[in-house]
Amino acid sequence: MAKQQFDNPDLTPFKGPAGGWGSLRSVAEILPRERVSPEAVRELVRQNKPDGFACVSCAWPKPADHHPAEFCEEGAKATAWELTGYRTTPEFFAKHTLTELRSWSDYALEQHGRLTHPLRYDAATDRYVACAWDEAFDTIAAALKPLDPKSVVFYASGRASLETSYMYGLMARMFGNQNLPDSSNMCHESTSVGLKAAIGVPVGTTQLRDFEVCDLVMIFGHNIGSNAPRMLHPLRSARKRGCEVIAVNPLRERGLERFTDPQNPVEMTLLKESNIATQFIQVKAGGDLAVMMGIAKYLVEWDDAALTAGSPAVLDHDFIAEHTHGFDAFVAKVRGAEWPAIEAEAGVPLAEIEAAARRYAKARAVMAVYGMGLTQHVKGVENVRMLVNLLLMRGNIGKPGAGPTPVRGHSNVQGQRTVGITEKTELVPVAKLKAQFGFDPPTEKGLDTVETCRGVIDGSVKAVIGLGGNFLRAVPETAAMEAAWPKLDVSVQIATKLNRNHLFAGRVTYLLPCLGRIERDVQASGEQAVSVEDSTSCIHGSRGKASPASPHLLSEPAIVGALAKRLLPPNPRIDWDAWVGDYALIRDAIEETYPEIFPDFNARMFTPGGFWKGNKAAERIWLTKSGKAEFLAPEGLSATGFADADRRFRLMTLRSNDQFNTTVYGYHDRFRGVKGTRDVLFINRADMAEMQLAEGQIVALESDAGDGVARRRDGLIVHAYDIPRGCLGAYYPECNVLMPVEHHADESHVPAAKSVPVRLVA
Ligand SMILES: Nc1nc2c(c(=O)[nH]1)N[C@H]1C(S)=C(S)[C@@H](COP(=O)(O)OP(=O)(O)OC[C@H]3O[C@@H](n4cnc5c(=O)[nH]c(N)nc54)[C@H](O)[C@@H]3O)O[C@H]1N2
Ligand SMILES: Nc1nc2c(c(=O)[nH]1)N[C@H]1C(S)=C(S)[C@@H](COP(=O)(O)OP(=O)(O)OC[C@H]3O[C@@H](n4cnc5c(=O)[nH]c(N)nc54)[C@H](O)[C@@H]3O)O[C@H]1N2
Ligand SMILES: [Mo]
Repeated sequence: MAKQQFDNPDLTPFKGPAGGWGSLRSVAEILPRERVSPEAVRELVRQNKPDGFACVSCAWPKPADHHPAEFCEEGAKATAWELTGYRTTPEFFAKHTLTELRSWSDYALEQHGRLTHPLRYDAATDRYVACAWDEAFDTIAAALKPLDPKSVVFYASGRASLETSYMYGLMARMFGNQNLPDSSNMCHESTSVGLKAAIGVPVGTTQLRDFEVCDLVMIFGHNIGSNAPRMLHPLRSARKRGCEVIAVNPLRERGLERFTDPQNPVEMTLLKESNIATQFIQVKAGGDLAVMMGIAKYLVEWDDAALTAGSPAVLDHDFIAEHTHGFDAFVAKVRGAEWPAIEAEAGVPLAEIEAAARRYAKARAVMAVYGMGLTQHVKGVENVRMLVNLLLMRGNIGKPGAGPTPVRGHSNVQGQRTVGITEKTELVPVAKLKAQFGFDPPTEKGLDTVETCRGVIDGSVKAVIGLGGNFLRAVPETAAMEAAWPKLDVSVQIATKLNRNHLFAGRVTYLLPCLGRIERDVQASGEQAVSVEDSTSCIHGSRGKASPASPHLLSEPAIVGALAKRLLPPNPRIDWDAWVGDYALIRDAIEETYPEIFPDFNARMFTPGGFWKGNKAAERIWLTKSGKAEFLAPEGLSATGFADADRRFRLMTLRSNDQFNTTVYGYHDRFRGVKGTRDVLFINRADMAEMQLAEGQIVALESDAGDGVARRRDGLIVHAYDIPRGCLGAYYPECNVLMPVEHHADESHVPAAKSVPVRLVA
C-alpha cells in the first residue's frame, strides 16, 4: 500500500466555516483514498436511518425525521475507514516483525486495512501467524483459567453493541471479577459520578426535542464541529429561532463559531453561513469553575438586589425550596468567592462573565452542553457539579428545553454502562443476575482504567482482554505501560484493524479480527441486528449490510460467546451458542435483567428516533440520598489540581478534525489550519516571545508533575495560535507519554488530559 507522505507541513489559518465545501471535499478525498467500493458508498446513505446502521463514530442522537443523508464528514470518514478496500493479511505479518512495526505511525498501521484472519503471536519469530479460531479460544481459555480472577482485566471500547457488552460483562462476572474498565473511564466518568451525586442519574436529562424550545445553550469544552458535527443542525435551527449560544473554550473552535450545512444546496451555493455562538468566552484551560462561579455570584448579587427592591427574583426560589438540598451552604461559598480570584483563574475580563450571567438570567430554558474540556481535569467531577449548580439556581432541570447535556464519545459508551460494563457494584442488578443465571456475582469493586494501568505497571494485572480500542495508546504514562505490557501472561485483542496496542505481546498473545457494525452479520437464525444507546438515552437498532471484509471474521458476540463457553463451567441457564445463533435471545435476557429499561426490546429496537429509556431527574424525581437535587460547591476555583509556577504550562491534549480517538485518518486539522502534520504545539504569541521561540522552531515538552519521573515528547513544531497565555495545545495520543497515571480526576479517575503540567524545552 502506498503510504501517504507528510513532509510539507502547512500551518495557515483556516478562514471557512465548519461544514461547507471543505467538508464535502474531505469526504470526497477519503473515499477513493481508502479504495471504498461503490457498494460501500451506498451504505453511507443508510447511516443513522431507522432501518440503517448506527454510525460507528459519535454518540449524537439519530433523529426520527432524518435528513436524506443523515451523516456528517466524520461519520463518512468512519464508514470509509471500516469499509476500506485495503487488507492486513497473514502475508503482511510474514514480512514484518512486531519490533519493526513498532516504528510505524498510528496512521500507517491502521491505514494498512482490515485484519482478515485470527492471529497468534509467535515469540520465536517475533511475528503474528494465522491460526484456527478453535485453537485461539482453547489456548486463551486454558491460559486464563489458572489465573486469579482478580488479576484478569476485561477492557471494552464504547463501540461494542448492547448485545456484545451484556455478554462480555456477564462473562467477566461469572469468571469472578468485575474488572470491566471501558473507554468511559477516560471520558465521561466524571459525568457519571458528578451527575449521579447531584441529580441521582448518571446521564444527561435532555433529548433532541429540547433544542426546539430552549432559549440559551451553553457549550463548555466540546468541539462540536469535529466531534459531534450532526449537533450543528439542531444548534443552527435553534439559533434561527433566536436562541442564544454561549461557548466557553480556550480555543475558538470553528464549529462553535460558524457553520454551513453541507447537505443544504442553497446554503452551499450562496456560501451562506450560520453564526453559532452569540458569545464566546476564551477561558484558560481549567478555568471553567471560575467562570461558573462568577456567573453564580452575579446571579446571587442580582437576586439580593431584586429582593431588596421588591422586584422579581433572579433565582427560582420555589424550585430551590421544593427540589433542592444544600443551597445555603452553596450560596455561602459563592458569596465568599472573591472577584479578583475569579477573574484571574478564568483568564477573561469580569465583563464577559457578567454578560454571560445576564444572558443566563434572562433565559427561560437553558441547556448545558459539555465535553472533555470539563471532564478531563483533576477537578472534572467538580466541574460537572458546578454546572449542575448553575442549572439548579434557575430551575433548569426537568423542564422542556433545559438540562445537562453531556456529549458522549463512542456510539455506545453510555449503553455499555446501562447493560453492566462497569467496575462498580452499585450499578449492577446483582440479585437479578443471581436469580436469572444462578451464580453469585462478585461484589468487590473491580479495576477501572487508572487502576488497570497501575496493575499492569506493578505486575498485579496478569491478563488483559481488549474488546476493541487501543488501550495502550489511549491511556496515560504510555512509556511505562509499553515497557510493562510484555510481563502479561495473556494479552488478547479483539479488533478490526492493527493498532499499536497489538504490537506489544504478553506470554500468550492473540489478535482476533471481528466484523464491524456496518457489515452483514449472518448467524444460525439468519441476518442479525444489534443495538446501541445514544447520548440522550435513546436506544436504536442497527443492521449492517455491507459485505464482510474477510470470510474468516467472526462477530463480536460470536467471539465473546465462544470464549465464554470454554472459559466458564457449563451453566444450564445460559446457552452461549443459542445466543450467538440469534441475538434476539440476548435481547430477551437483557430485558429480563433490566425490565424497566428494555420492555419489548426486540419489538421496539427499530423505533424511528430510538426508544427512550427514561430518566427520573428529567421528571424531577431525585434518586439522591436526600431525595432532592444537590447543590455541591467546589472547593477552589481551578480545575487543574496543581499549583501555577513560573514556566509551568497547562497542556491540553486535543483531537484533530482528521482522527477518531487513536485512529488517525489523516494529517490535516482543517478547522485549526493545520495541514500535513500532527507534531504541532499551539502556543500564545506572547508566551513565544517570552520564551524567545520562533514560529516553526522544533521544541520538546517535559513533564512537570513534580513526581520525579522523566517524561518527554520531542519534535513539536512551535505554532503561534489564539490560545490563552500559559496554556499549550498538542495532539492526543502522541502526547500521552507526558501524562502521569496519577494525574486524574479526583473521584472519577478520568485521566486529566486537558491540563497536563509541562515545561517547554527549546
Ligand atoms: N471525529 C471524531 N469524533 C469523535 C471523536 C474523535 O476522536 N473524532 N471522539 C469521540 C469521543 S470518544 C469523545 S469522548 C468525544 C470527544 O469530543 P470533545 O468533548 O469535543 O473532546 P476533545 O476534542 O478532546 O476536546 C474538547 C474541547 O475542549 C476544549 N478544552 C480543553 N480544555 C478545556 C478547558 O479547560 N475548559 C474548556 N471549557 N474547554 C477546554 C478544547 O479546546 C476542545 O475544543 O468525541 C467523540 N467523537
Ligand atoms: N491524552 C488524551 N488521551 C485520551 C483522550 C484525550 O482527549 N486526551 N481521550 C480519551 C477518550 S475520551 C477515549 S474514549 C479513549 C479512546 O481511545 P481508543 O481506545 O483509541 O478508542 P477506540 O476508538 O475505541 O479505538 C480504536 C481501535 O478500535 C478498534 N476497532 C474499531 N472498530 C471496532 C469494532 O467494531 N470492533 C472492535 N472490536 N474493535 C474495533 C480498531 O482496531 C481501532 O484501532 O482515549 C482516551 N485518551
Ligand atoms: Mo471518549
